[in-house]
Amino acid sequence: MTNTQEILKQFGIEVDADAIRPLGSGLINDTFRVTTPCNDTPDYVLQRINHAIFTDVDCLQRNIEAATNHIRRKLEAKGTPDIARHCLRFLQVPSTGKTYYYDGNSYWRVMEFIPDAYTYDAVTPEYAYYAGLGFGDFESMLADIPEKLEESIPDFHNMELRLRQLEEAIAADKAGRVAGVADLIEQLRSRADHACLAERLHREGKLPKRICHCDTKINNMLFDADGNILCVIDLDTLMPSFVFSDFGDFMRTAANTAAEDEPNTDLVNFNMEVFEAFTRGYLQSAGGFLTDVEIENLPYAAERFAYMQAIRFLADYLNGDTYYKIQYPEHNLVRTRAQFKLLQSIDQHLDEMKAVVDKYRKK
Ligand code: GN1
Ligand code: MG
Repeated sequence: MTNTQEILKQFGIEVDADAIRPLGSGLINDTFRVTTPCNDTPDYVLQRINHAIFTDVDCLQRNIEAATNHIRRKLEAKGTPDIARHCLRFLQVPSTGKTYYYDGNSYWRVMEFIPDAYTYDAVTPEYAYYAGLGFGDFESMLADIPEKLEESIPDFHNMELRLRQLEEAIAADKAGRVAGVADLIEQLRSRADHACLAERLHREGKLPKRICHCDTKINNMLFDADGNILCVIDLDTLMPSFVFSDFGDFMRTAANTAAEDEPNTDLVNFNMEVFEAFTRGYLQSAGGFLTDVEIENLPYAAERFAYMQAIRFLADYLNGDTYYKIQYPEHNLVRTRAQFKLLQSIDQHLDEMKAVVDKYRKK
């Protein structure tokens, strides 16, 4: 059992053991809230970084530091009040000057806790609009970052790689589960070519990579008690990608009428009100730097991410559940079927989605 108190000491924080409590519901890292006794010190968030997934923690933290410092400078220039609530701040380990600590086994980091902030797992159209504004603003603030960021998970949102990983999982059939999902595999395979449109456009020089968040779930945005956006959190996957990553992953999560792991797929549908509201906000704050190709393909972005998540969940199911935390044996299959149903529902709305994008794009 790791002594989290000892870890915190490396960051200059001394607290009692019962001040450290589990926080949140992420599928990847282990997160703790650290309550400090004194009113003038902030509380902290302690995280054990999942080193199996983020193999290059130094790169990961360099990206996060560069981005948060850049955003902080932008907010200062704009005269934003209370910047500590609008931008994450990571603590350094004094002996190394790094924003992470390696205990010989795990990597740890600490950030200031932002009090009186709220996250939402489900979204109303009103909040989808704010989220669109917020994520678009986040991308625009990072559009001119001078540092060159690296991919902390190489090829994280590369569809061609994800498809290869699925094919490898099918060929290896490690958990003996392929025969039971033959129907699903065929349906997913028939869509593979269309799913790789972004990679083709990029090779043809028609689609740029920009600094994206790459995990734009609604619960990765903090709001204050009055519903104002505070800041974007969970910056692990911040890296160069197509803007489709941010737009598409938001739709995949927030415009789903059911939970990501809803077993009854009849309840899983695509919510056009959320699509419209987010698109309105996103084009308002990001429309200035997006190209025509990026804007015209926003409906494709929604398809792309439901599809990518379906094949990622399925590959993990076939590999015997080594990546995503599961609560029961078929969990990853249930997740796959739910994503696939979402994709089918998205397809039924493509024409409406195009009309919405046309309505809000800056002419
Ligand atoms: C993972 O743990 P969380 O919710 O931040 C995953 C995302 C997936 C998501 C599916 C690094 O994110 O890409 O979309 O689960 N993050 C990584 O729920 O693989
Ligand atoms: Mg995440």
